[in-house]
Amino acid sequence: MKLGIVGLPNVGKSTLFNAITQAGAESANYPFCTIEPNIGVVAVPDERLEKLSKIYPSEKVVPTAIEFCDIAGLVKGASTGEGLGNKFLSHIREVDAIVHVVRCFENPDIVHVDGDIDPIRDIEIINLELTLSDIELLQRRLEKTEKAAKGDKGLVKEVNLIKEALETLENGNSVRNLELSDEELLIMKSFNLLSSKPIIYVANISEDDLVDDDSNEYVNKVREFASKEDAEVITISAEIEEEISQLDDEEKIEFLKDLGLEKSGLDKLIQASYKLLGLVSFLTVGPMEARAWTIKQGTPAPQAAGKIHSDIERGFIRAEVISYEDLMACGNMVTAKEKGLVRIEGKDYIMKDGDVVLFRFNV
Ligand SMILES: Nc1nc2c(ncn2[C@@H]2O[C@H](COP(=O)(O)OP(=O)(O)OP(=O)(O)O)[C@@H](O)[C@H]2O)c(=O)[nH]1
Ligand SMILES: [Mg+2]
Repeated sequence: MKLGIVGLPNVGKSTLFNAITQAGAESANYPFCTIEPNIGVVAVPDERLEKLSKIYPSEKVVPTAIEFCDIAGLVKGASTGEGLGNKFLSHIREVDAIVHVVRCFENPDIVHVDGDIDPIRDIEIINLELTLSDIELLQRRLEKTEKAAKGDKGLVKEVNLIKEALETLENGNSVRNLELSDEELLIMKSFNLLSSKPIIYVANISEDDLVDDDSNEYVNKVREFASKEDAEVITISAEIEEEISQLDDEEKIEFLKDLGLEKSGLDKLIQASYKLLGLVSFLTVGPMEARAWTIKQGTPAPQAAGKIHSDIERGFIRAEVISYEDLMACGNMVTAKEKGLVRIEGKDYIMKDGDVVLFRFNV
């Protein structure tokens, strides 16, 4: 599961990436500083783990992780080879979701490739390139599939879907909002369209606007734009986040308090990204560790157990499950069991976010 950081050149993508991953990727005040993508793995902050580790108690806490990829800046015409060209669009094709960084801070010293600050124009430039690249891909696919459909009537559905997607994109609309059957959704997924990937907008704002981001008119415009496609907007100051990321936990809390913030922008972003990918965490706790594990929403218990070890999946007998909230309300596992709140679940049980679970297995 990988998220791609996408946007115009010089808007703060690598600065944000470094803040999230501490990877020390190159960031500088000139366009196209990043050429090859930078990849980094990030722990997903989960405050439940700390509390869980206290009631057991466990020696340490192990969060789950997701991957971020910092991609080269795109410019107008990228789909036909402008700027760094279409090779970089292919890097976006490899990610599962897009974090679209939009510049919403004024600073005459930081070059903007289009001269002035205008987040909606910027968003539309990027979205248009993604769309044009998709149109080209679909046209090639249509030609191939139409030929193949002559001998294979099973492909007629696909041909029709390609046509519908092409028409939608050519009219300037998003394929994200098409109403599709489950079967069509699967076919659509196989096209791997850039413009259909789930998206979060990150408004990169100045430090002064952090506490009261509504006062930033650019942010309000981005929010209005994003609400039309039901996308989330997160405000951060990439520069400040990079400073925060250098601090230890206590200093971090102090620094955020001084700024008047509860949570760092990064924590918000990572959590929102995780949700965007349709991921949830189940939790395990023991004397060694309190740990979070990532699964896709809708995963049954044995496959979830397989995340821990393939033996547990293979020899799955049952899962003993309690929700994190119930466990916390009881204060400990013994009380929870006495109250009958620890459920026995079988192989058809669909795991939920925050399930604290013990798998029983036999191999
Ligand atoms: N004032 C201010 N400057 C920032 C902020 N974020 C990034 N910058 C500066 O903007 C410049 C570009 O930042 P990068 O992170 O390299 O931008 P990028 O989007 O990765 O750029 P490319 O790799 O060229 O596409 C650097 O000089 C950063 O220090 C911010 O929040 N505030
Ligand atoms: Mg960069």
